[in-house]
Amino acid sequence: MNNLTRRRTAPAFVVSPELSKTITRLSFEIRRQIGLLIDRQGWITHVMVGNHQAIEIPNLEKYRSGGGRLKGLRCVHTHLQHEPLTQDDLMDLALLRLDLMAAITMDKDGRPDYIHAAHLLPEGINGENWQILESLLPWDPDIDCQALIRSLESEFARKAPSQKVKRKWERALLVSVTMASRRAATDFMLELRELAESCNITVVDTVIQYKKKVDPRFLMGEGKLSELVILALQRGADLLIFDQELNPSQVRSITDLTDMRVIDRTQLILDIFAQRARSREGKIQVELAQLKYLLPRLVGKGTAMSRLTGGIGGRGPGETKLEIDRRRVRNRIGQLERLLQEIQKQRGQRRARRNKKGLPVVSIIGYTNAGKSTLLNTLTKSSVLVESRLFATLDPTSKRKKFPKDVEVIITDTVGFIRQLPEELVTAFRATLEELEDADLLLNVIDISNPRFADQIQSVERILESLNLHRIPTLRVLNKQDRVDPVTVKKLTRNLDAVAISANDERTLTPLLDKMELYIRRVKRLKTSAGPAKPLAAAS
Ligand SMILES: Nc1nc2c(ncn2[C@@H]2O[C@H](COP(=O)(O)OP(=O)(O)OP(=O)(O)O)[C@@H](O)[C@H]2O)c(=O)[nH]1
Ligand SMILES: [Mg+2]
Repeated sequence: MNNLTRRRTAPAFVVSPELSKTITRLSFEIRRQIGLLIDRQGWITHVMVGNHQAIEIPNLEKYRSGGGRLKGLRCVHTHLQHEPLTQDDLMDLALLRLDLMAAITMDKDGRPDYIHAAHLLPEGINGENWQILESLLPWDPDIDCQALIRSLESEFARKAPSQKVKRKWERALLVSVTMASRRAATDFMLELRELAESCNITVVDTVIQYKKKVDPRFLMGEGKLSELVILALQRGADLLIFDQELNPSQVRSITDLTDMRVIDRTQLILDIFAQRARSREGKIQVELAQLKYLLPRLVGKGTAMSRLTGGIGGRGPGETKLEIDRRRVRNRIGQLERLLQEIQKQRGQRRARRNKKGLPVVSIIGYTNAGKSTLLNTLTKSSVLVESRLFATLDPTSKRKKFPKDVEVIITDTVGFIRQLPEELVTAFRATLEELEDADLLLNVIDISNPRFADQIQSVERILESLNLHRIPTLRVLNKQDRVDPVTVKKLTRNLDAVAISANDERTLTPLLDKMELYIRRVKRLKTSAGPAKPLAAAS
């Protein structure tokens, strides 16, 4: 066997005639399949011995290819029966992104008779992602194997052209395996795309699979997963982002099978937060959330793990690399929790001072990207960061605003909400969110130009309830009315008992200001009268 690895196949051959003769003979004698992995120079890198009808290819992580590239290895193996390439062979071709997959069949005396080979296609033809070549004769292969691989490789590179344009952006395939309705699933996918783009990831394609029952191991069947890998290869992606939360063992199995980096929506959101955190408190909260997410996933040192912490999904606040040793992670979590407690104490003192001054507090809340910071800016003539991306704001900002007749309030802008806010984030940001308890009035900003606004209202209200904030009087503020036709705006205003505005246009704010003032006057009256403030009736 050792002798085999020292042999070289002329690069033009799939496998040299002598080699094919040797391995079929050996294979015939021991009644087991024998396989070779051959690199582009024609050197044998691996020799595998299988059983009667299958062969296992070893871990090829070392040979990982970049986005959109083939592995640089071809697999040649024997078939004892007289059958050409099997479905399993084609699946290995796809999952491992091999240069070529070939099976040598033999005659009744153990002499090679045909070589059956297939390669992947840069673009599917009639739904097939691979091409099976015509059978070759072992002693007279009429293809130039190296030239074929070279042209395939350049074809794959050509089909993924934007890779060069946005080199810094990672390229991802979005995947959802869902029991939701078509409409809901498409909406969720749109949001996942926005999240990915907010994280500077280029989305090359999206795949939704509707299933009645989700496979506990891979979420989907292995066949479907291999199709994903081919699609990723064709589009030059090396990252799979799942809309569903993946448990640690699912991440591991999918990573191992696809040889791609795999992350889920939670990790993506954590990553965005890590990129955006500016204040010391924000950074601590994000790191804490990330480490809590990471801890149960830190078992062994498999490939899934090293990928979990490399690049997207592994960004620490301020681009520091996340620590991946379990014991150190636990220590760090303890340390961060103590730091947060310290900060919270100071925060409590600040709140007490503010309460003493007795200024009413109006907090702007709402789904991410609804226009909360824009509203704060217009209301208080300030200039906090406004961006058309999800989670532009992480750190709360407070500004004072004077209404006519000397009514003064504090207005705060906070981190946006999102559907299925990851548990780790809610816990880590609890202190920031708890500050909302001090609010005398909540402005719930709703982007009515977003087709998903009804679901967003529901998500926000659910989160308010879980934070026990639903008792605070709330004004629904329908924002971006300039993007919606006036009749619809009017109808929504009535149905939702809301005020419509364009946060970026001061002239549209008058009805909102009037309502706010009304509330604030009531609060002031309550605050100045003796005894603790009674809750106001919630705005219905
Ligand atoms: N057309 C229109 N665009 C608006 C309006 N208000 C805000 N925007 C835009 O909506 C985008 C998001 O605004 P932000 O104020 O950053 O939203 P946010 O709610 O603070 O978002 P996060 O902090 O990311 O949760 C920006 O591109 C704004 O310019 C509006 O009334 N009309
Ligand atoms: Mg904001």
